[in-house]
Amino acid sequence: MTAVLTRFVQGIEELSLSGEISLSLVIPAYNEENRLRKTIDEVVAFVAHQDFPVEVIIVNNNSTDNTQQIIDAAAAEFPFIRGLIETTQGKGAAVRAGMLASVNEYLFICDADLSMPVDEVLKFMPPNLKDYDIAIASREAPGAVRIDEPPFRHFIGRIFNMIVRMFAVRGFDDTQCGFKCFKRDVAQDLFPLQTIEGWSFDVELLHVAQRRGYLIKEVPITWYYKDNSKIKPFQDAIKMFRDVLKIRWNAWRGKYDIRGAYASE
Ligand SMILES: Nc1nc2c(ncn2[C@@H]2O[C@H](COP(=O)(O)OP(=O)(O)O)[C@@H](O)[C@H]2O)c(=O)[nH]1
Ligand SMILES: [Mg+2]
Repeated sequence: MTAVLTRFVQGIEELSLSGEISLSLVIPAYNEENRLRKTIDEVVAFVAHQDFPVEVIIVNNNSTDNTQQIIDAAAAEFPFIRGLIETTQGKGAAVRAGMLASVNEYLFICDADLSMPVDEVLKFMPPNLKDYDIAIASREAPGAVRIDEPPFRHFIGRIFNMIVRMFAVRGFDDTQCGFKCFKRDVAQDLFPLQTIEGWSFDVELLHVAQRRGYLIKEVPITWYYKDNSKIKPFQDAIKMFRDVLKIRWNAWRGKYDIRGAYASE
């Protein structure tokens, strides 16, 4: 298997430069020692079955458990896996670091718990899906399946979606699913403008994407609720609401109209 995997890595540079299909999976990981190893095994099996180059970037920030050791062991074993350390805390900060460090054509954000089976990544790529700028996984679109989600958690999600629709992003039933694919040039345009480092970073990116007229497609997925969520329902809900208002404030101040430059706080 190592020979096959090495071939993928060797192909990465030539193919990504020529605009052929290639994939970067960006996995934010915070205190994921209980879930990450299984995810890595499933991702490795997925990569072995693809005939295009894949790189996997796992971004840790300040985990206090054995997450870093698991990442280091995986990176030592598989040449297509890279570990990254982001010192600013938060899922948004970790994802931004990973996306800006990616080298491939299709840049895919992927939660460490693989609540969407990794094979479904192919739904976001040619030949299954093309001609888009951003493709977002949806647990609400027709055809989506949600498995084992507690009703309360679903309810909170629906309330947040209402707020998002009212203030920041029009027309999508699910902006918060942890699986999204960005075409490379779109990611390079949007991520430098991201100011939100916590959970609502995706609302901000989609808001800016809509302002810029990017084509966003929804992809219905099968989604399994996984225990051990890092979200603190009350504390994070308040913070997420504040972040949505911050997006409006930033927009009003013209922060999202900057092109080709890093936005500062
Ligand atoms: N690097 C990093 N990743 C984070 C942080 N907070 C959450 N994550 C990751 O974000 C993803 C989603 O987290 P999870 O707890 O499954 O959230 P939920 O699915 O929305 O309940 C997982 O891959 C987490 O490890 C953080 O502060 N830093
Ligand atoms: Mg999860």
